[in-house]
Amino acid sequence: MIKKFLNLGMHPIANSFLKKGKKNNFKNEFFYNLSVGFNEKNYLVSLMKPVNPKKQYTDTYAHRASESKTMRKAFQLVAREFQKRFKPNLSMEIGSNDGVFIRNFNKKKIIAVEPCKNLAQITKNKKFKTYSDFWNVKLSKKILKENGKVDLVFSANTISHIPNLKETFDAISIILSENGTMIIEDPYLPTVINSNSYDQFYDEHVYVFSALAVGNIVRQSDLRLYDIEPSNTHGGSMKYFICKINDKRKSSKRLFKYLSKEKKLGLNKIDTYKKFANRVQKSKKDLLNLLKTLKKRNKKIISYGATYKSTTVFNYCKIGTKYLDYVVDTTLNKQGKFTPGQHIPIISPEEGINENVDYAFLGAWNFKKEIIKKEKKFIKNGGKFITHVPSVKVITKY
Ligand code: DWN
Repeated sequence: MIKKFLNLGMHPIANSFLKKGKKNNFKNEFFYNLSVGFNEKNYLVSLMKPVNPKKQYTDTYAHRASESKTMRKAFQLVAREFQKRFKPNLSMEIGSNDGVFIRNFNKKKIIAVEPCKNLAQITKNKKFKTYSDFWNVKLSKKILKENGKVDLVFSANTISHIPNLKETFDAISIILSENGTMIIEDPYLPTVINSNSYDQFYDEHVYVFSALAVGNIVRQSDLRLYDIEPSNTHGGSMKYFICKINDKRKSSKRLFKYLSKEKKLGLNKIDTYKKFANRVQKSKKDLLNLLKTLKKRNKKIISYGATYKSTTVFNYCKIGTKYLDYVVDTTLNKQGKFTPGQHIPIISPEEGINENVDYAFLGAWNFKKEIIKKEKKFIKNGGKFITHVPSVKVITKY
């Protein structure tokens, strides 16, 4: 039984960056109700009604994981650590995006799975074995037949995007070697709750995982969660280490520590989520009040980072060009387009960051350090950043 605790209203597909002028594309935009619920049986937090993946993972998928130096470095370190620790004969990444993780492997020893054709083509062009399809039992059996069992499976910011978790992990069970390891990395639910980052909920994030929930889910596919490791990426994620249920590895003390912390946080109780929903409503009110005050003072405000997360903020708070002149983003295939739902123009930082800008909302707040380091001149000229996590404020200390 899934109990709804948060209704963020009607939202567009978070990556449907639009071109103006294309026939009625603004008018024909697809919207769905973004509501979030809690499953009292397996403790999963999920969207009440997931969107059809074929609407999301198209051949023009916008996100490029390599856009951020922070992510390139993070994936390089993780790739090196896993190869040293697990010494896999054959590895596989599910959701390889533009190859930011697999680029650190010997091409003969890694398989990429990426459903978005435009991204799969990037790794195919670099001669990586790439299966451009959605992860499921059928694809798992095909890869098994063509390559044999896999010792290491890695998947970052992908498994939490797949509605059918039972099939997802059944497919892992098929291809993972007897002593193999699967590591998934996704935004961590306690971080979302504690930092009020409700913008982690959007169409692609069908789930926001906790260790309690992951442990319950993988067990249904004869797999076992045996360790976890916190990660700073994307505003606070968690790595989950999973093996076959009969694997001799002991569950780590760290796992038991986090499971008890999650219970202390009340992640197994609906009341925790109802209190979170109240804080989300306050965050919306505070952000709108701040923007209205600054606009009354004729301040020029933009947003920094055309993130999927900020699609949620702008469409929940109804923040459009009445408040924000434009959004700056380094991703070439986002520039010249408009943000989903609120249709705010997106331009390059080179064009958009200048002395006329008074405030920049941190749409990419998860890269705050990297952005502040990059925008020293903007700050020196008196420019200020606004953030909404963990609470709405103008950042004054740099
Ligand atoms: O889970 C997901 C995460 C990993 O990536 C996907 N479902 C979709 C996507 O979500 P997002 O758009 O919220 O992710 P990011 O990585 O927070 O997006 C950062 C955006 O900011 C990119 O478009 C690049 C841009 N950026 C920039 O313009 N200047 C980023 C940095 C660091 C910068 O300096």
